[in-house]
Amino acid sequence: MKTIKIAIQKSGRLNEKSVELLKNCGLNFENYKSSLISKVTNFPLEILFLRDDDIPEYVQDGIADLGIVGENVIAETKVSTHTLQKLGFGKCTLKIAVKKDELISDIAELENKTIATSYPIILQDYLDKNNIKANIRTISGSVEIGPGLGLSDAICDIVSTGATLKSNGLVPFADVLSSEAVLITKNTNESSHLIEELLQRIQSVLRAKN
Ligand code: PRT
Ligand code: ZN
Repeated sequence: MKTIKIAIQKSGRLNEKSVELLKNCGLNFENYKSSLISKVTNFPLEILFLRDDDIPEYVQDGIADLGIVGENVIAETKVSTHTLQKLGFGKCTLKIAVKKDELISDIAELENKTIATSYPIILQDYLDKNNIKANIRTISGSVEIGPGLGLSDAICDIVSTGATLKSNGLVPFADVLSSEAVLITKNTNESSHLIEELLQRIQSVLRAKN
């Protein structure tokens, strides 16, 4: 019998909610922290545990039939996948922020400034759309310390509660992208019975929550 594969985050902010969603769909599987793949015992499904950044590509290339990942990651990797369902968790916004004494309130004032981010592709798109030329400095983490160290004039990073910005003396002033976790599949017209059935189960779990 055919088996399908779903890729979810191995550890991090989306892992727990992704596992919980699949368990709430009635799927039985072991969730060992050390295993990278887990077989569901009561549905022809295998779960692949991956770094979130790799999920869109695995789905695009058909290595996984489905994936659960943040919309921000999909936008940054520029792969072509199809979103089947928004999942209502992992909500956050990619924002531009500056030091609170900077007094920048209009994005036009970013012209020729240096902006530190882990999302250079999304940020470049945003700047192009707004006709702003700025220098993007790509760093992989701890973006928020940039302005304080004189590394950058502004940052563009994910914000959820805003506590990290605040504790680094930064204030947000422009929203670049809103994001939440989504269920994705390959960008094709063909679907399968198994994908449809799992999607229906996920949708009824989401309906029961609302
Ligand atoms: O190891 P792996 O590559 O899989 O994980 P990761 O470290 O790249 O990602 P992870 O686990 O941090 O986040 C996974 C996804 O959760 C992100 O891609 C977003 O879609 C979503 N998400 C939701 C967030 C946040 N909220 C969030 N607050 N991702 C990151 N943050 C970080 C943000 O970068 C900043 O440093 O939290 C800090 C700000 O949080 P607040 O609450 O202080 O505003
Ligand atoms: Zn990641």
